[in-house]
Amino acid sequence: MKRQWWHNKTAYQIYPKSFYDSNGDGIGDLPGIIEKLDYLKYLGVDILWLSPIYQSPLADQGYDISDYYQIDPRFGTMEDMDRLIKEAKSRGMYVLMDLVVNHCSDEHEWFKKAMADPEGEYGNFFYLADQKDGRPCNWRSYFGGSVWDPLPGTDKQYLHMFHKKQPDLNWENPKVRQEIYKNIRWWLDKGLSGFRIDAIINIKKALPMQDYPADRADGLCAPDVMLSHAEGIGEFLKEMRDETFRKYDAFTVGEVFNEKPGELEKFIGDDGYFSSMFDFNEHLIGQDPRGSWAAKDVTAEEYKEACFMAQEKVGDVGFYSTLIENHDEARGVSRFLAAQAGKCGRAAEGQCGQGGQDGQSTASQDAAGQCGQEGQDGQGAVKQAEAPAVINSTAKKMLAGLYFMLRGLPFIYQGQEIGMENVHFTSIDEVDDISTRFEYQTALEAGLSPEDALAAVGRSSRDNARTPMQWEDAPHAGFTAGEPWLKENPNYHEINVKAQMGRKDSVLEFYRSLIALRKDEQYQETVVYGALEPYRREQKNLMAYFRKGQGQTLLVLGNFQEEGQLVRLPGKVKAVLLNNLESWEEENGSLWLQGWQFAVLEME
Ligand code: TEU
Ligand code: CA
Repeated sequence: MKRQWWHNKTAYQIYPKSFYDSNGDGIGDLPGIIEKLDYLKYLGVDILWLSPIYQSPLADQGYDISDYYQIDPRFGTMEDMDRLIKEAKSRGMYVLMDLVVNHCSDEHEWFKKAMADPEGEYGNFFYLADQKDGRPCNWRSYFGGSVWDPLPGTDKQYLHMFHKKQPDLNWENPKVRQEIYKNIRWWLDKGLSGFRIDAIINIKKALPMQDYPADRADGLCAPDVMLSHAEGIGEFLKEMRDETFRKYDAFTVGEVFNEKPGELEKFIGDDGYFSSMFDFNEHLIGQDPRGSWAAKDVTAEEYKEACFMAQEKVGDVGFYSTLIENHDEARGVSRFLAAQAGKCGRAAEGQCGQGGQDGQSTASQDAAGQCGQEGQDGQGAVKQAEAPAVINSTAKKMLAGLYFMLRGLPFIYQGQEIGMENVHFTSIDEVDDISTRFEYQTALEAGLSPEDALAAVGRSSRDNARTPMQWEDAPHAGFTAGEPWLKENPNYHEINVKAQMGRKDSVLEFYRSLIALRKDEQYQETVVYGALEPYRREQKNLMAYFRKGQGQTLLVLGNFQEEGQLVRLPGKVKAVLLNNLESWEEENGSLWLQGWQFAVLEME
């Protein structure tokens, strides 16, 4: 694998709408991000990915772009954007934008022109068909219903893989592709360092379009079925790379869920379409064809196996981008730790977890008075306890360390670094996200009661990650001086940046030490490039692995349960580089790990 400038970096995802509001209108903005750059520098991150800030009706929070050359006024101005790039650069940081080019907004001028004249040039920018012939295929859109909707004011219909306000661009049309490349170069010329590439697998449809077997009562089939039949995406991706990114040595990370077996090298090998792609393998655990409302809890063993299998798959072919959460997913700590935290059976007494290490987690446990998950219901879905499980900070640090020390480029999603958790929705009206609203309907149609449906979608809702960033114990978590566009998580009194900064045992400071270790000259080579080898893989609820560099071996250990357990050491410990607890119980070549204990050791 060729070495690249970005390999030893740490990346951070900003969801601008919820990051920091500088002018009190309740919506986070670019000047707000600039104000917080020193905080991000303090944390130690290098690459900043901004979710979309282009002009947009925000039907899907900016993933529906109506002008690729403008900043939405709610987020700021082009001058603000230029200033952000400059200010980031002066701090040694790199800015990535979100490249959303599978679809645009139905308010984009291309789509308006297509509506005005479907037979004209812009009709061919989209997938159109005559209404009189019925739907060309039975594909279901990701956000519910058929991918086909009438093209207003015409006798045509158009295709949208996502929401009906997100018409798919016709990549088969070379003019569309050239328009997209022109825009990418325009941004790179501004000094952008690259892009996160949205939903990119969808640009290639299986043509000619046809029906696939229906998988739900609606008679439609999941979009991934169609994708598995689509051939030839590589030609588009290679062309895009050569006409844009490659000329600038730009960094790109693809949002790729469904590459085909054996395709990893084509995507992220030395001559790949992208620099990197996200390792979503952990996020695919427990999925259910009936919908995300029915997804199962993730166990420690499943999490560990998904990580190891992904690492084996990628090997030295390329560099995954690793994550535990993003703006489309539940909070990682709630998702990956809840099942383990709840399985003690003491959840009802509110004593789940270790807690003791840090006043904060104990306080919030007492405040919520409960934690853990309930059992399966008749439908096979796991019901949520009244409120989401409260996770203690020792466990949060363990999860942080376990994914951070994998081989790859770690991404932190805003708020993850302070251990932000899922929110508790008491009514579907509190949910803004279009995808969650569809899942809620699907759950009701599957026969769940409104309460169960709310609890089920609450566990996976994208809004869990979209609540305002928790800066301090001040009104609205210090996010805005006005009314936030989405309600903040009430746990901001305990979980916030200000309370954790400089406090030795905080989740925030633990993330800082993980980042610092990645930058430490003495260990960087091994942390970044060292081969990964699982250790005692069969030992239950222990996730352990070596990172082996030249003449240096690190051992990463995480006790993925609240009970303690003994682990046999493979040799003599030279140094303890990280430990999320004060305790250290080593005896006769074995180590007693407390519940949720995590450590990075240098071995002799
Ligand atoms: O996500 C693509 C995608 O596959 C997700 O929509 C996923 O299926 C869904 O979030 C599960 O709930 C990207 C963006 O990250 C997402 O925010 C956008 O809504 C979507 O594309 C459309 O642009
Ligand atoms: Ca604002």
